[in-house]
Amino acid sequence: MTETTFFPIAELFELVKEIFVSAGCSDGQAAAISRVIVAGERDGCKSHGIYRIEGCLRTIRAGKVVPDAVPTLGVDDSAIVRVDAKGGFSNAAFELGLPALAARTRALGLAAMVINNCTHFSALWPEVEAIAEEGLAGLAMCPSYATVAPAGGRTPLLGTNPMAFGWPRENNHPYVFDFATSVAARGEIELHRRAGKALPEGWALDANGEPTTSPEQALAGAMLPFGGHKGSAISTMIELLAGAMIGDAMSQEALDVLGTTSLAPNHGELILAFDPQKFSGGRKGNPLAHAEILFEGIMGHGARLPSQRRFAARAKSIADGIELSAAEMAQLRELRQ
Ligand code: NDP
Ligand code: PYC
Repeated sequence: MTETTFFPIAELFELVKEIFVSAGCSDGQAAAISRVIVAGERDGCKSHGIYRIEGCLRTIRAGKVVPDAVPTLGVDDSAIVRVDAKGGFSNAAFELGLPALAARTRALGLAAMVINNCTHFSALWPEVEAIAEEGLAGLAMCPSYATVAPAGGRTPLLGTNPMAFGWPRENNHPYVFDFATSVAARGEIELHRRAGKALPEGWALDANGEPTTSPEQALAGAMLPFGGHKGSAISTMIELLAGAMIGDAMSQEALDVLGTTSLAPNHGELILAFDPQKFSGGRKGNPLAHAEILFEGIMGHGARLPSQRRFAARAKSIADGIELSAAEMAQLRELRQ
């Protein structure tokens, strides 16, 4: 039987933060990064949990991120809240912009946060969940670096381009989904490689453009978009809205600047927020109560809601601590040195 450790959430946060501060991050950058990494580990989202620490540290050492960046906020009376991450990680930038995004959304019914010039490695669900906690619906998206072939192509051009949506629910966890527009996140391919496991068919092509189930060949070749031409078009939309439209890098450009897929890329992010109460205009009563009909319907059909597994994992981590394998504990000890 493999030995596991149950790590209290607050202690894991302090440990991860200490690792980032030792690597040269400011307190603010380190705290914001650690919050999302520990939240990922707490919620059983391994592809963006503690495994990401190594890549972030490599990016810091390579001088491809400003570890003590102080993001700046630009707010006027328009619907667009701008945050310049100043070359730091996206997480502190998002935290800075959130209160202004929520305020502009309440004032106008909808608003957007544009984050520019950020290094991005993280999952997006913590962001739409934070928006939902404000009683608002949120949609977040960003490009990445070119690792995904457009449908019909055989070499990378698009990023794994995640998109996340959150809807607030009264007296319940929000409805949240968050996924890559590739069949799976690149982090999943890396975790398969580390575990010596073959990929399911249909995830990737090798460097010759032929289907492969080898994680190594997939990492050297191209990942595939989910849903064929449909995922490819959604991924393209993300390149346009959260790349070209916000005056920031699209995935091929981000890769060209970075020159490698082993570091975290620099690009932008777009976050949209909506006030359901303002949109409904009082028609059909409270829109949040109205929405519950759909959630009950989905569950009534025997399906589960996205994030249901994640919230269950969170409840277990809160009760027992975060379960880490012996290998993960060893990795943390090594990173702390
Ligand atoms: P998955 O394919 O695992 O899909 C995740 C989403 O689908 C979750 O909301 C999950 O909920 C939900 N889900 C999974 N199975 C079911 C089911 N049977 N019924 C209902 N809902 C289900 O995720 P990906 O591998 O595509 O992405 C993982 C993460 O990678 C994301 O958080 C994403 O933000 C991140 N990412 C970040 C990138 C970046 O550039 N920063 C790039 C690409 C990805 P649950 O969690 O409860 O299982
Ligand atoms: O898992 O695809 C991914 C990813 C890319 C950048 C951050 N995460």
